Amino acid sequence: MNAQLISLKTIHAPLEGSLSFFESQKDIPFNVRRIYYIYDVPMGVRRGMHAHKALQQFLWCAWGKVDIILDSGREVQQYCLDSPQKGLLVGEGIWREMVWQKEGSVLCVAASEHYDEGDYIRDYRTFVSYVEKGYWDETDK
Ligand code: T46
Repeated sequence: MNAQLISLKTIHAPLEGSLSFFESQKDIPFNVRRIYYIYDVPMGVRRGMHAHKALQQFLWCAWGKVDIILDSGREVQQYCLDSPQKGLLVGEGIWREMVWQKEGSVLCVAASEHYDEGDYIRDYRTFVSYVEKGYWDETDK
C-alpha cells in the first residue's frame, strides 16, 4: 500500500500547550505546493471516492476524528486520524474515502501539486483498470 501513518514531531509545554510540525523533504517526501482543509462536515458524511494519478498528499486532523479508508485495488486499509499528532502520507494510485466521525472535525491536507481536476480518477471501475494495467506498479510500495 502506497501509504504510511506518521507520528508528527511535537513540542509539549506543560502550561502552554503543544505544537506539532512537519517539513518537506524531511518528514514528508515531497515539496508542498498546496494546502487545503475540509470542515463543517456533518458526522457520518463520506467524502473522497477517487484516486489520483500522480498527486501525493499528507493528511492530518487538526481537531476531531476522521476515518480514512484506502484501497490500492489489491488491498484495503483503514486509518483513524484522531489526534493532531498523527499524519497520513498517501501516495499516487490510491482510492480514498474519508468518513467524518466527530462533529467539527477539521481535515487538513498538504499536496505535492497545484489543483488539477485532470489528475483525479473519480470512477472506481476506471481506477481498477489502471491498477490492472500496472499503471502504478513502479511506485507501489
Ligand atoms: C483528496 C481528499 C483527501 C478545488 O477547486 N481546489 C482544491 O484544491 C481542491 C482540493 C478541491 N477543489 C474543488 C473540486 C471540487 O469542485 O472543490 C470541490 C470539492 O472537491 P472534492 O469533491 O474533490 O473534495 P473531497 O473532499 O472529496 O476530496 C478532497 C480532495 O479533492 C482530494 O484531492 O484527496 O480531499
